[in-house]
Amino acid sequence: MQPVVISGTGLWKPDHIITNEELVNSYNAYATAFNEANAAAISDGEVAEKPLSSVAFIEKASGIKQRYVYAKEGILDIDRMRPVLSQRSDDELSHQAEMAVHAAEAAMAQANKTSADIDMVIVSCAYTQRSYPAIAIEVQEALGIEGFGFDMLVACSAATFALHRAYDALAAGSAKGVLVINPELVSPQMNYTDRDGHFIFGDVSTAVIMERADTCTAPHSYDVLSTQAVTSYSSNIRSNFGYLSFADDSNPFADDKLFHQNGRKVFKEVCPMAAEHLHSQVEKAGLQLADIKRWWLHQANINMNDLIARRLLGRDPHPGEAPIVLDEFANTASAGSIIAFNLHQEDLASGDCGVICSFGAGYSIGSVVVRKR
Ligand code: CO8
Repeated sequence: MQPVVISGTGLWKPDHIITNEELVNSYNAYATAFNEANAAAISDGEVAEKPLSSVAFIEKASGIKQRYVYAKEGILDIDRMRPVLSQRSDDELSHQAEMAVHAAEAAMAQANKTSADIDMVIVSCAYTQRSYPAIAIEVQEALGIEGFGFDMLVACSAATFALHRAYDALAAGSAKGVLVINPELVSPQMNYTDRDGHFIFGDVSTAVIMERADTCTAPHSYDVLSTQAVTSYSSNIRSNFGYLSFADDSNPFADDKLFHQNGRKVFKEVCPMAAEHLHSQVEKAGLQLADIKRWWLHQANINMNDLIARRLLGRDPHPGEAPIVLDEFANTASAGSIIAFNLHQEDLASGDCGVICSFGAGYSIGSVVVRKR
């Protein structure tokens, strides 16, 4: 088995920000207009009244203060409540490939790599904007990479599951340099008319370069000590969006086709699963929990991360030990733990160990244990 390293990461943020205040003002204006328009049906019990949202609730329940969005136009318009995106021709770079290329270029620069050093491209995220050709192959073409690419969909665990695949290919010798990209364009799948979920997600793109240790020339790199992926079926986080709507005559834009969840249940069920997974994963890597200097956890909810960290450590995490990026980015599906890794690792010393871990829809949990070289 070849020793494998992470030699670079890239982070691309869209230009547009939506603050909690802006989002709540828009949702509350929408809900008030809806309730006024449906006053008679609401008083007859035929239509449910739309409850109002609050900035204080969002910050306390999630830790989110703002989110980046790929396109802001339309989201806050109470007559639209979804982004406005241009439809690009088949000859133009697609929206998601464009996001992917930005993060990929940053990761390649950090890893000291050119296109000639990469032979496998994985685009892995919660949604791809089309079924085929794969976004990864479009990115491969845009970057001039020879080899092969494919897309993977594993919701919030898409990044760690792709790193798991990359590790296996490199360790087995079937790839020499792997580019894993997570262009999370999730705002078009949000139900901005749903008070319980309208604040959760933001758009972003992240990328990671994994390669064999003997080709690495990056100033900051990490030995990959172990990777692990686990799934357990649950419908508590779900989107029924898909191509069958054309044939089963269901409304492709109905509420059940957008992101929806039973957030309380997810919280209760996933926290113990994630803590148990992390514990066993660290031991499998031949380490003790106390050896882990940094936990780059999935970013869905600050209370969730604090609970998992407390379960693992038996105490509150020290500042910076389990970095939180939710306040700036919100939940960015699979990109969250990679953003945390990208922004919070340069201070680590050689020999320091850390864990990248995701958890979410599926349910799915993925982790990568690393040691700074
Ligand atoms: N404003 C004011 N009040 C609110 C709001 C709001 N916006 N939302 C809910 N409330 C109310 C509720 O109605 C409830 O009222 P009552 O007590 O009267 O019934 C009260 O506040 C408390 O509500 P909750 O119990 O739901 O509040 P929680 O403390 O549980 O917080 C959270 C809600 C933040 C959703 C929390 O449960 C949570 O984060 N859970 C974990 C969720 C999670 O990790 N999900 C993973 C999703 S990500 C993923 O897997 C990727 C999917 C693919 C990407 C999709 C992109 C579109």
